[in-house]
Amino acid sequence: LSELRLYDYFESGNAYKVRLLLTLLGQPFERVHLDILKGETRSAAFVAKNPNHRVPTLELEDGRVLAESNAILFYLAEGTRYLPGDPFERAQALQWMFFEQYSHEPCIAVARFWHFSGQAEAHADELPAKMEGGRHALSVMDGHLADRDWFVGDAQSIADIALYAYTHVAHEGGFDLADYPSVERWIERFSAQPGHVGIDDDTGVLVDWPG
Ligand SMILES: N[C@@H](CCC(=O)N[C@@H](CS)C(=O)NCC(=O)O)C(=O)O
Repeated sequence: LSELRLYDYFESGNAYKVRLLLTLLGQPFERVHLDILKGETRSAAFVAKNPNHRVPTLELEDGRVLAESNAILFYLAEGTRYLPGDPFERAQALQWMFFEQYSHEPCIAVARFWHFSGQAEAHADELPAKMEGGRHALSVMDGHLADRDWFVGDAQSIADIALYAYTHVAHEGGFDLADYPSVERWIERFSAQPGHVGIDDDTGVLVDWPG
């Protein structure tokens, strides 16, 4: 490849994390859009790249492939201002990224997905537990941000990017962010950063992919 290639899906917050960091870094990239609702992540050609058939998946210029949004953020942020240099702060960034994947995304992103894919009724029994888990995650974030601008240290990092992706669209999953004023202020601060792009903004160069 002549450039980094991101296998992407517009509505995916996990994929948006990577689009956003690449854009903040000014790193050119190709974007292959796979429609997960049409099963395009399950094609043989894509499964050969990522057997876990998920976006985001990043393909490097030399053909190596990296999956898992937060691992991709960590890789791309190495040596940049988005990954703290201090060992304890690096570990704190990982702490918040694991929190995002275990306590936040499985509730907030899943509730949102059920709504926009028309599955909320089919999952009516499971939705209350997702809402409770999501509200707990938001309250943990709100407490942490009460006297801080950013999740780690005093600058925006990949921990903020990982958490921003699904938090700023949590209302699409039925969450009311007005209950979390420090989170709301952090969202405003985050989106006001120079070079910021939104989840719907077209970034990278869209390419056709025969797979
Ligand atoms: N833990 C993964 C989750 C990725 C994920 O769940 N991707 C979804 C979209 S948000 C997907 O590609 N689904 C398509 C499929 O399961 O075939 C990450 O952080 O990257």
